[in-house]
Amino acid sequence: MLIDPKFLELFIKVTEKAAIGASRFIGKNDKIAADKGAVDPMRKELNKINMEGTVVIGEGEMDEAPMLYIGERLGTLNGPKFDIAVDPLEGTKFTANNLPNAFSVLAVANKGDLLSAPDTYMEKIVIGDNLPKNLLDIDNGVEKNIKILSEAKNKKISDLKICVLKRPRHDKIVQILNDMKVKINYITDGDIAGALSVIGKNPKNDMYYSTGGGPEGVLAAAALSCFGGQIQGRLVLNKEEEIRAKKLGITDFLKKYNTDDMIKGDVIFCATGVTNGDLANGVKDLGNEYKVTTFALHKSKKVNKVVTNIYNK
Ligand code: VTB
Repeated sequence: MLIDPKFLELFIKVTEKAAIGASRFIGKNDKIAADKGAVDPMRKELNKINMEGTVVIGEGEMDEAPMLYIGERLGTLNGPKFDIAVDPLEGTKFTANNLPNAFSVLAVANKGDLLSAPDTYMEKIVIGDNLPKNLLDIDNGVEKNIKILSEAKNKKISDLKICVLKRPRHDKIVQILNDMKVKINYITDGDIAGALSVIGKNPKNDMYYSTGGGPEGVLAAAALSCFGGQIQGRLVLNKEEEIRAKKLGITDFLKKYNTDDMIKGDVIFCATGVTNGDLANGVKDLGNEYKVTTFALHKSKKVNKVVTNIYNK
């Protein structure tokens, strides 16, 4: 079943309102307030939509967050059944510190079509489109994956650009990439944007190779699936997290999820910039109005657009 295209505009409005809410806290050094600034209007807007929505990826797992928690029902409950993944503010630190690449993001699919990932880490390897399906595998290790990618892209290893989230847990990956003379583009946070830096006409990177958030992995997969990009992710779970994962229906803790395992069918993806970023420009305060820009995708309709709208204050 395909998602009715009329929903795209409604979901764009959701991330637009969330981004405006968060933008009031840009540069105010308050991550929590910025996040809440996005969550409240996002929820309010989602509840106006004629749908029976369920949050499968949200601000927290059941009962841990006051709003947009996993399992929360959204919408008028009169309409199609959707699973919804939200990150009302991806880049709370970026917003608090007035740095680029903060945005409000969501993905919507028919019920049962989105992986409900716990809020734990996920190892991720991400590549762009026009490459053989399931080309890479986390278990190959860094060196082999780089060699395979270099051959598939017909590019010298030293010409490959790999995006890495700057964390001590990636020291080993970085060391191997350095030894192979691969160019590394670091990000300090925000691994949805990092993962999506491999798609588009002139991608910034050939690959994203890091361990970031599980929910962010599924949101990135939603956009990648619209472009024919590929992600493979594996949750990183300690004993307590295994129990949480089980509650979300995950039984194989070592499963490697490919794009189609995370996103099963049609999907809508919207990301509205809070601060300026690679996916969309940030909210502009024009005095009496806000100007907002959204990167919007609808897989089955092959919609891939950047939309700008104006809202009165
Ligand atoms: C990850 C990444 C996010 O925060 O969750 C990261 O997926 C947190 O990583 O995009 P650490 O625990 O190592 O700080 C983000 O970068 C931003 O929210």
